[in-house]
Formats: sequence, structure tokens, C-alpha cells
Amino acid sequence: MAVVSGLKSPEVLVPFLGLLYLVLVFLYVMISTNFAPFSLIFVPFMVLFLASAYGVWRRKKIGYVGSTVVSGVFLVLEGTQIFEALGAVTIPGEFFSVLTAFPVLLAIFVYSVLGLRRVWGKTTASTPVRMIPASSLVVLLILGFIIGGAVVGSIAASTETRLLSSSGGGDITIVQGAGSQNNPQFYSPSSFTVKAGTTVTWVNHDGTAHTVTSKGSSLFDSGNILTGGSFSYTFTHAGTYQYYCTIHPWMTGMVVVTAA
Ligand SMILES: [Cu+2]
Repeated sequence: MAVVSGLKSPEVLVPFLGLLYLVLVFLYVMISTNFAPFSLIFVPFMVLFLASAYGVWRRKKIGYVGSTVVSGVFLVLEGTQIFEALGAVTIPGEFFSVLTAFPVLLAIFVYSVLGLRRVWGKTTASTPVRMIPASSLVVLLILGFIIGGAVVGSIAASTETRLLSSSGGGDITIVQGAGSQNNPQFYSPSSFTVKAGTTVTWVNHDGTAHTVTSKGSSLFDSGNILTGGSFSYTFTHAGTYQYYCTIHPWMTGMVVVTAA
């Protein structure tokens, strides 16, 4: 009886299901980006999340310690890098996963702390067991959605501002949604003709980072061009120069350089 009620308690179910959900979100991002190099940073986290979920399910101290630490660290990071990284990925369902990540993390963290206190107190049998009512969980999730929505909204707004402030100036535009394979266009124009000695400038008008990298040679490589950022290269010799994006290899374009 004690075991059954233990398995059903929210201190087990909330962190366990929450961690599994986030692992699925990571997996979704990885698959959606065709396992792009940057998405592989999720792999160690996925292992950590799965290990914590297993530990929580078995009601192990170490499981709750892991669950508390990973959710706590992610909550802190999410306002800054993780949110930016996830939010920068142009994939279908991106908004939903970013929006849900925050309340889920918050719920995992709170219930992990509670579970940790409970598991820790297991040796002292007299410790009274306090359960949180289900209504508190609902309030917690709603609160998380509001905070998550505000963060996503402000990131979207700042991205918009950066996009607007960087409008114009470039010869070739990296168009919005270029990271998605289904986008009709990536670099606009996809073929650009100049005379030798001309400096060509690419401007990134997409919400995610891209690169401009020469194909089959190491002639030029922009590195990550962030939203609103630009990259310039001067073509000195006539020829046809194919280039692509190392993050999204399906993004290709070319510059045709004619004799001066
Ligand atoms: Cu790209």
C-alpha cells in the first residue's frame, strides 16, 4: 500500500514525467535540425535527465538531487542561453516547446525539492508527510506559462527589433525561415553576379544564426552570423563561387564573379 501511494505521489510523477517530456523536446529539436552539430550538446543533458528520471522513479536520494540540480540549472540558463538557443531554432513547434519548457522545468524543480526533503527525511520516521494539493500544481503550471510566455514574447520582440535595425545594407539577404528545409528560399538572391574586386555583404534577417561558407574550399567562412548580423567578403578573381550554411547544409547559394 505504501509503495503504491508512493509511486502515485506527485513528488515522483511530476519530476519523472517532466524530465521525460524535456528529453522528448530535445529529441524533437535534434531530429528537426537533422542532428546539426549544435544540437548534439543536448545529448549529455538527455542522459542526465533520463538518469534523474530513473532515480526519481526509484525514489533514490541521488535521483532527486540530480532532478533538483538539472532543473534548477536549466531554469537559470533558460532566461539566457537555453531560451535563446532553443528560440533561435527555426523548426515547426518551436514556439510550443519553448513555451512549455519553462512551466515544466518550474514544476520539476519545485516537486524535486519537495521530494528531496521527503526522501531525506525517510530515515526519521516521525517526519510528517505533507502533500501538495493538485490545485497548487495547476497554479504552478499557469504561473510558469505566464512567465514563459513573457520571456518568449520579450525575446521575440528583441529579435524583431534587431531584424528591423539591420534592414537594408546587404547585397544578399538570409531570408526569414531559412533554417527550415521547406522554406522556398534561403539566400536572396540565390545567385549574385559581381565584377572582380567587389565586396559582397550578406545580412541575416532570420531569427536564427547562419553561416556563409565556401563550398569545396576554405576561401571564406563567416562563422555564425547572428540575427541582424552581417558578413562581407571581397572577391578578387573571376569564377563561380558556391557557398552554403554549415548549420543548415541544405542552404546553398552562389556568387558569380566576372572579370573586372
Ligand atoms: Cu543556416
